[in-house]
Amino acid sequence: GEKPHSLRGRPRLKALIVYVICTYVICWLSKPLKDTATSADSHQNLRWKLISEMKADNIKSFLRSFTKLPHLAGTEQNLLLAKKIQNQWKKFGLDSAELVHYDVLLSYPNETNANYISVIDEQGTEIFNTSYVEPPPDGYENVKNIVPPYNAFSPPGVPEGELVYVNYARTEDFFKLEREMNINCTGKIVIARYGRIFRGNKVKNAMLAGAKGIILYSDPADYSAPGVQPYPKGWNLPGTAAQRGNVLNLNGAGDPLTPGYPAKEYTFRLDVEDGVGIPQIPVHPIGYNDAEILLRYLGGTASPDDSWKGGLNVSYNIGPGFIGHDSFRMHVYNINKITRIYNVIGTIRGSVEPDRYVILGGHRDSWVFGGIDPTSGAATLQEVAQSFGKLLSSGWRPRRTIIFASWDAEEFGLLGSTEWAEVNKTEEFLIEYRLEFRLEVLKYFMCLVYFSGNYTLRVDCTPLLHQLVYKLTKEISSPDDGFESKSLYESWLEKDPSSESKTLPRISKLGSGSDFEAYFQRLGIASGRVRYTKNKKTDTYSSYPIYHTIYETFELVEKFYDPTFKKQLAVAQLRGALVYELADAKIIPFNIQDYAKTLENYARSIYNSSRTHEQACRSHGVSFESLFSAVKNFSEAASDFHRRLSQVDLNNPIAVRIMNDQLMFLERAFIDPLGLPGRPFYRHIIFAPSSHNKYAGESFPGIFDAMFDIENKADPHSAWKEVKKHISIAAFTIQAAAGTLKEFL
Ligand SMILES: *[C@@H]1O[C@H](CO)[C@@H](O)[C@H](O)[C@H]1NC(C)=O
Ligand SMILES: *[C@@H]1O[C@H](CO)[C@@H](O)[C@H](O)[C@H]1NC(C)=O
Ligand SMILES: *[C@@H]1O[C@H](CO)[C@@H](O)[C@H](O)[C@H]1NC(C)=O
Ligand SMILES: *[C@@H]1O[C@H](CO)[C@@H](O)[C@H](O)[C@H]1NC(C)=O
Ligand SMILES: *[C@@H]1O[C@H](CO)[C@@H](O)[C@H](O)[C@H]1NC(C)=O
Ligand SMILES: *[C@@H]1O[C@H](CO)[C@@H](O)[C@H](O)[C@H]1NC(C)=O
Ligand SMILES: *[C@@H]1O[C@H](CO)[C@@H](O)[C@H](O)[C@H]1NC(C)=O
Ligand SMILES: CC(=O)N[C@H]1CO[C@H](CO)[C@@H](O)[C@@H]1O
Ligand SMILES: [Zn+2]
Repeated sequence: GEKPHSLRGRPRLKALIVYVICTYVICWLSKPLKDTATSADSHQNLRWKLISEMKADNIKSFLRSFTKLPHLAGTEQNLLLAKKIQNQWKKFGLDSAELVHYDVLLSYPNETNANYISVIDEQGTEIFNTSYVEPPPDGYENVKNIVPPYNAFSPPGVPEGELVYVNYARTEDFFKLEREMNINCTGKIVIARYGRIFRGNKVKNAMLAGAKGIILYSDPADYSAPGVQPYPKGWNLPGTAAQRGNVLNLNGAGDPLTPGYPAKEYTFRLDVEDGVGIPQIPVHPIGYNDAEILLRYLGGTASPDDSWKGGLNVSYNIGPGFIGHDSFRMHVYNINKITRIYNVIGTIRGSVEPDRYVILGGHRDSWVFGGIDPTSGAATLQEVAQSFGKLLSSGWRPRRTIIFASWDAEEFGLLGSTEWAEVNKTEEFLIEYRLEFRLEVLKYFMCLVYFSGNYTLRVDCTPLLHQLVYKLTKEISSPDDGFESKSLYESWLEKDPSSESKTLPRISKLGSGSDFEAYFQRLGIASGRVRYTKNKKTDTYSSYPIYHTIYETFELVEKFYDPTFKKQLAVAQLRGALVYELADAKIIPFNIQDYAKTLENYARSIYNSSRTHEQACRSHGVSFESLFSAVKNFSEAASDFHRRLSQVDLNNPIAVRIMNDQLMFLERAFIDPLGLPGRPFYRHIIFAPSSHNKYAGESFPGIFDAMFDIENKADPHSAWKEVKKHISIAAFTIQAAAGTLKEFL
């Protein structure tokens, strides 16, 4: 009786009830009722077994084998890697492993017409051209199909004109230029350094400022650590390297031509000109050797202060204007192409609640070799899947269904994961639709390692998971030097204590920049991510220096980041243990009281930031009282819920299911179907990617954005009305979430 029959076609509500009861009765009768202590012991023993099955050497050989060739989305080579992963998953013993495809808009350089930037003299002669390619690293000279540095989805164009240096092209940088320095970027080409914020936000800001093109470059001040050599001698960025990356402002839409719907063969597509988030001005990335030459030409205004100066031997003048009579020309010839992409989806069917899902996913596509991004993640995903396979072969089966996902086209705007979420959506449809897809996703955990360093663990997740993460990190050995025989929790706490409480390690809020986005920000599925990172206090460089360049190889990871592969092992163990607990614990291990505490902190902090306008708040009748009242009600409901949870009869499957559904649906309760202003696919009222930097998370984003820069709004009265509206939306949503925790009568 272990294998529940699957529901096919379009079941009615009655069928569901029968089905659920059958499942339970069968399990109940076929399994002798064990006393709870024994079954808890064996649950824990199996978790330890899962953790100890994982081996650093296996992760190393997956990484070696997956990084020999480039795996750009939409290429034959990336399809072959998908098939290889699919076959390995079948070999590991997963119940199924399938390729799921979509036809999405991608963007590539023109192979016979290279992108570059030139300096032109009075006669129009191009007297200097930036380089077309990066010199390949040793051992990779004969590899074909290496895409040169470019910014995906930049439109083609050959703009020409004066140059203006705009620092990081952040909102505050343009404020400085326009409001304090009176520099008008309209009709100019701007040059910005990479770092601090998502590159798509830079391009959007440049467009809003009226620029007709934007050049992005990596400054040594942001992409070199002091005392470290450039690759291959060290892990710093060489001057010949340039960061690739997409420059879309999708705000969660997925494929730019099919927002909201999966990009299937028959799906209606927008024209490319109307595509979501595609910039209207050419964009191109260069390395710092080339940037130094361009920046030398800049005259005009001097930079406002040292925070605008990078590490090159130039004065960092702002322009516009230049020394001599030269001008600048960008050559961008990118081509947009609807292209087939492939996710690999593997499943382990749940034995008791097969219609409850836990997803562990990460992307597979890379700009070039993808040594760190994404393959260190893909290699750990492989080892986690292999270890679950070993547990399965010993006769174990999780209570709930586990889904492994190897996403495609993350680098082009999180496309594979978002399209899959669009097909398998859980919200806003008739119950029949939901049953048809049967995807009640409990939890999405993503799996991109992203070593931004080798210093400490970093976790970003929903507050529901804090306690579980603390508990599991205490069971895993620390991979850090000097922490032999200590736990991962101990090294993490010592190296990165939280700012609120020195007795707990730091856990950050979720922003975006990776594949959990559609699941958390759009659908309200509890999510998290786990990785190893640098020391934030001392390492001030952006992400990691070699990010998205040809030099991100297997050797980079092996020589400089994780020679023993122990850090990747610890990360794999934590991911595996989290999935195991979420999929197998009888009661879903979420803690709602931590959500309540988090809401209290956020409410206090948004109220606090409004106090700079205390006078205006009062005169416009802005009050945060309803928000505080809702948070208080939520805290009480959370305590009450946990009190009931501690008394639930664990042998009553219906009682357990009711409590679990309340736990599972709590994150969904923070979703507003109407979405945030101008961002219909970001619908979580508590968290969103910042409007000024997609990588960062913002709390109470609706209120925050309404208050941002309020003194500069043309009509302060209507601006304050907008603030009031968003306070009420937040209060209502939290109150409604509290309502979902009540006991049903
Ligand atoms: C690529 O560039 C070549 C040479 O300029 C041109 O003939 C060709 O049409 C371009 N390809 C596309 C698809 O635009
Ligand atoms: C830059 O490239 C253009 C087009 O290929 C070429 O005409 C020009 O001579 C090049 N300039 C230099 C300095 O190499
Ligand atoms: C910037 O220049 C453009 C065109 O030269 C002009 O239309 C615009 O009003 C200027 N903006 C400001 C703020 O001066
Ligand atoms: C910086 O550039 C100037 C001229 O542009 C040159 O004279 C000087 O030697 C350079 N300094 C270094 C440290 O390279
Ligand atoms: C790895 O850790 C060592 C020891 O702390 C440090 O010296 C080195 O810079 C780190 N490597 C990277 C890539 O951060
Ligand atoms: C409140 O805001 C002020 C500055 O606006 C800041 O210094 C203070 O730390 C904040 N307090 C809290 C509790 O966030
Ligand atoms: C919080 O609960 C109290 C008591 O039930 C109620 O009067 C109040 O309206 C609630 N707050 C909100 C924002 O709904
Ligand atoms: C078209 C599509 O992506 N559908 C997927 C929805 O989820 C189920 C359950 O894993 C998959 O089997 C489908 O392929
Ligand atoms: Zn990436």
